[in-house]
Amino acid sequence: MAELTKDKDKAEEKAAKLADPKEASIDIASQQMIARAQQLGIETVFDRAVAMKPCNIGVQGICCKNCAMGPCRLPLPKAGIVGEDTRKGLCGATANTIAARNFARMVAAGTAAHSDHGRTVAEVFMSVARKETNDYRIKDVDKLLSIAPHFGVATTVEVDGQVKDRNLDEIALEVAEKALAEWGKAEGTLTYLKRAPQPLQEKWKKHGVMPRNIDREIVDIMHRTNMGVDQDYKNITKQASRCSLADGWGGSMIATDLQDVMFGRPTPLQSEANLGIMKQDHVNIIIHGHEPVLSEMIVAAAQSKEMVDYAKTKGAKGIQLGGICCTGNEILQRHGVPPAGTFLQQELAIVTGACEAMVVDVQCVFQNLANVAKCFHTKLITTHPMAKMEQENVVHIEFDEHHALEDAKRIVRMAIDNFQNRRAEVMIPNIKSTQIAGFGVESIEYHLGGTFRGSYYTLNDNIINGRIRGLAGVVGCNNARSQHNNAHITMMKELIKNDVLVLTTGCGGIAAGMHGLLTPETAGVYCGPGLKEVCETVGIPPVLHLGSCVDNSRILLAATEVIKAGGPWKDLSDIPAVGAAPEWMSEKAIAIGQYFVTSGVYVIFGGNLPVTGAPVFQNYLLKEIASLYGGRWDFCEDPVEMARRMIAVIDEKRKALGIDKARDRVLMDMADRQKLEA
Ligand code: NFS
Repeated sequence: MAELTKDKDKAEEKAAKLADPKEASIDIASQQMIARAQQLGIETVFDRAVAMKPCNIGVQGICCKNCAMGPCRLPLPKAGIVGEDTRKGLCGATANTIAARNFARMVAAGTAAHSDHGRTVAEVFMSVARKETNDYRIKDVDKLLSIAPHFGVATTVEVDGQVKDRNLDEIALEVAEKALAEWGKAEGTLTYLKRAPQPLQEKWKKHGVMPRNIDREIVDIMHRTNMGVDQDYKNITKQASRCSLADGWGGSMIATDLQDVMFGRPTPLQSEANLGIMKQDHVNIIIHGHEPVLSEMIVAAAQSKEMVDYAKTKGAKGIQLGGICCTGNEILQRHGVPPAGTFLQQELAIVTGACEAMVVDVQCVFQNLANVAKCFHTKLITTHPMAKMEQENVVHIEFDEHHALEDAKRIVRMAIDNFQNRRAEVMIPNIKSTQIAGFGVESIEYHLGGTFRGSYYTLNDNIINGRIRGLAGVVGCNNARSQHNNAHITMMKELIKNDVLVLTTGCGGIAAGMHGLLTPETAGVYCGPGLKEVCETVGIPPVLHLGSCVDNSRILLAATEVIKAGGPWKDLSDIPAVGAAPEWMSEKAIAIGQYFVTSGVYVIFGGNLPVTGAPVFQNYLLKEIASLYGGRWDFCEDPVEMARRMIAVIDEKRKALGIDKARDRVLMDMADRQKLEA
C-alpha cells in the first residue's frame, strides 16, 4: 500500500512538472504538439522550463566566474541597499563591475555570432569572385553596384577620356577583399559607419566608439572583462557599445548585403507559416539555423527535377521544405519557403512524426533535438564544422562551398530515403496562416513611394501628418520562460492599434506570420484609423517582415533613409522610432539591443535584463546612457505596458519635433469637431 502511494506520488510529481500546453503557448498547433509529446513521454523545452527554475543570482547579472577564486555571488540584501553598497567579490569587484562585465560579454558573444556568420558569407562571396565555385553566383548585380562605393570600390573607369562601366569581376573581387578586411584590418575604422547619419557619426567619434575592426572589438571585450582589467562599468559599457556597432553596422550589415548580392534582394511574396505547412504525403525537410549559404543550396537541390522524381520513386508526392529560426527567414524572404515555426517549435516539428530530416547549421539549435529525433525516424543532420552534437544518432555531413550543391543533394537524398521509415502515426496540426513577407529597405521605398518616384518621402509625410504615429522594430526570440508568442503578438497588436507601423525580423517575424499579422487585410481588423488608411491605400501589411536577425541592419538603414528623405529630424534619435525584443533569450539579442541604443534608439526588452542586481549600472543603461547617443535601455514583463512605454517615447519625440499637433488634427473626434464648429 505504502509502495502504491509512493508510486502515485511520483506520478503526480511528474505530472506536476509537465507544462500545461495552453499556458506554454498561445499557438494551437504548438499546444497540440506539446500535448502529443507528453502523451508519448517525450520531454520538450516547455516541460524543462516548468521543472527547472533559473538561478536567481544569475538572472540579476551578479555572479562572477571569470576566475577560479569564485564564482563570487553578490546577492542584493533583502532590505535593498541602504547606504553604501559594500558587496564585493574576492578581488574587490563591485556588483556594477560584475554585471557590466557579464553584459559586455553577452554583447561580445552576440556580435561574434552575427559577425562570424557574416564572415562565412564574405568568404563564400570571395570564392564566387575568384570563380572557385559554380554553385553560387552574383544574382543581384544592382545590389553589388550599390554597395561597392561604400567599400570605396569604383564601379566605373575612365578610358580615353570616356567614363565606362568597370568590369564586374574586378568589382566583385575588390568588394570581396575589402569586405573580408573589415574583420581584421590594422588601421582605420569600419567602412560602413559612413552610412549612418552624420550627427550620429559625430557622436560616435566624440565618445570614442567607432569600431576599428570587427574581430578586435570582440577580443577587446574578452580581454577587458578578464580578471583584474577594466573595473569601471562606464568604460566597460563604452566598449560594449563599440563592439555592438561592429555588429549592427559591421558584421550583420555586411552579411545582409552580400547575401542579397549572391541570393538576390528579397521582394514581397506570399507564403504560409506554422507547423501545418508540413505535408503527410511529402518528404518533409526542415532547415534550421542561420546561414543561408547552406539553406540556399538545399532549396536548389530540393526543387531540382532529379530530386523530386527520386522522391516519387519512394512513394512521396513531392518534397516539402520548411524553415525554423532565421535560416527559415532567409529562404522565406527570397524563395517563399514557409517557416514551420519559431525557435520554440523546433522540437515540435519532429514530434509531428513527419519530419524526414532536420538539417541544422549554427545558432539557436537545441541539443535536445537529438533526443526527440531518437523517438522517431527523423534524421538529424549537422552540417557546420563548428556545430556538432555528441549524441550517436546525429549524422554530420560537412558542408563545403566548393561542392555545395553536391552536399545538399546528398542531404536531400538521405531525407527521401527516410520517407518509408516513418514509425509513429503522423500527426501534423492542421494549422497555418497566409503571410506576405520579404520586405526590405528598397521595397519599403517602392511600396510607400510608388514606382514613378520611389522615395521615403511618402513614409515621412505620413509620419509628419500623424497617420503613422511612429515606427517600432519588434524583433527577436521566443523564451520558454514566457508564453510562446504571446508577448510578440500582444505588443504588435497594441502598437498597430495605436497607428505605429511595425517592422519585424527573426522569430518575431515568424510569430507575426503564424498569427496572421502579415497580411494587408490585417490593417482593417487591428489598426488605428491612420495606419489603416496608409496600409489600405498602398496595400501593405501593418507589420512588415524584414527577414532574419542579421537583417536588423535593414531596420537601421530604413531609419537612415527616413533621415535622408528629409523632415524635421536630423538624427536617428530624433525620429519617432523605437525597438523591442519582447521574448528575448539569446546573447545576440543583447548585442542588437546595444547597437540600437548606441544608434540613438529607445529599446525595451521583455522579461528581465540581467542587470537588476547592480542598481547603479542598471540606472546607467536605463537613463544616463541617453545623454551620449540618445538611446537607452528599458525592460518590462507586461507586453501591453511595454507597448505603452514605446508609444510614450514616440509621442515625446513627436512633441520635440513639433509634429504632435498634426496628429491631433488627424485624430479629432466628433466632439472635438463640434467644439470647433461652435
Ligand atoms: Ni535571432 Fe534568429 Fe530566433 Fe532569437 Fe534565435 S533564431 S538570430 S536569436 S531565437 S530571433
